[in-house]
Amino acid sequence: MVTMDTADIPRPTPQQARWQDLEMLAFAHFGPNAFTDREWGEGTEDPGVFDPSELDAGQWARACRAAGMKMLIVTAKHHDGFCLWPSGLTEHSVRKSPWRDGKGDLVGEVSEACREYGLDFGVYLSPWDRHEETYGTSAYNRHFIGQLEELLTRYGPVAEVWFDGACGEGPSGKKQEYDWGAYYGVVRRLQPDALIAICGPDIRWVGNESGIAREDEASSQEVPAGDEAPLRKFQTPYQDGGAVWWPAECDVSIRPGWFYHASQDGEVKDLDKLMEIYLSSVGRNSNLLLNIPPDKRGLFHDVDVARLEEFGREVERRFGESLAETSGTGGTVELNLRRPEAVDSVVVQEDISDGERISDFVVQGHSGSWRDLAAGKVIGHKRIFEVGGKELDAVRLVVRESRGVPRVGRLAVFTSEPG
Ligand code: FUL
Repeated sequence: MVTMDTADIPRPTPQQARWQDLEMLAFAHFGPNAFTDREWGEGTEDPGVFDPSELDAGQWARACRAAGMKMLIVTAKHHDGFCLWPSGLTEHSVRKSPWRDGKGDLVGEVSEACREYGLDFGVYLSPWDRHEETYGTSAYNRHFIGQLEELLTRYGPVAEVWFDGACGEGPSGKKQEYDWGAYYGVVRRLQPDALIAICGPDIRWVGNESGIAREDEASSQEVPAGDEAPLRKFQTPYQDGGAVWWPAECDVSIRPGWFYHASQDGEVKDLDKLMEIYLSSVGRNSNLLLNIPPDKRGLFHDVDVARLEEFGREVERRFGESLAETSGTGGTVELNLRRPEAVDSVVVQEDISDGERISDFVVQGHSGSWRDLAAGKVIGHKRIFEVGGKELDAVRLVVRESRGVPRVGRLAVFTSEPG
């Protein structure tokens, strides 16, 4: 049933649509915490502790590529306030560390490695700063904007700016009122193509740190209007209420912690867990942001590197090449296989340039007769349904409800069996 016209349904910006195509992104949490064995630094750490002996951002980028990641986001500054670039606005940075005799610029090295290995580059900048003395006053907003300006002008294109929501007390015991509108303005002015994530209008936090989206995780979201609305601080003025395009990102660490702890070398997520996460994030219309914490050498640990390679190979083996695929417009899109095949997964994608139109659907498989394989309310960029190796000679998507005419960009079937 087609229920309404599509003139006012939300649509992605070109930058958001491109981002959704990336699907898998990497996060690297690095800083003094890797050396002090902590998750949240106090802000009082001696910069002298930061001394990665073999730092090689190229090794990070290669491992990300092997896993099929398309972007790498580095924690330029975490809550401890320590800057991984030589900021002119604080002494608390790599400049005061023994690493590269205080002449290093880790953010610069990561951005260059990304360029070299064809990854997009992103920055995480924590508004919560437990070191900076101005924190808790309006001067801090100026300080933070200055830091943003440094990061957004020194390193070429920045694809994603990740604003963490954590807001605690600074050294004065005061909390900060963040001037989100001003922060967003700086990003838009200096990097108009960058997406502002989490505390931002372009990319939505999925709501947990386990890498798991809801089954029907829509990019099209209703946001409340007015100053009192709980989401107000995440909105730009042009998104003051109503339906907006706000796709979800699932952040999760490959280890229990966000930062490296030698004690967790035996707790790197195994391939089954990573595949479960992949299917519950990318397979549920969301992007996966997988954190790999560099160790004290400044390298991804060997176990993590091996796991990333395994993960990339498995995603490629299962989803690299479809048995058959089609696209189509209208209420039923059917895919005929030439002979019965053991189908493990069905992938469905909408052409999201025209918004999320499908709001109720069923996926059916044919083997003698049509049977339901899966059903749902949201497709969006991508849904992956595991159907357990059923012998099928046709698959179809039946749309039960949509806003306007459904546009199916891709209906594809996959097998894990060797061809
Ligand atoms: C949280 C932080 O408190 C964690 O340390 C980590 O950075 C995670 C991605 O976001 O809010």
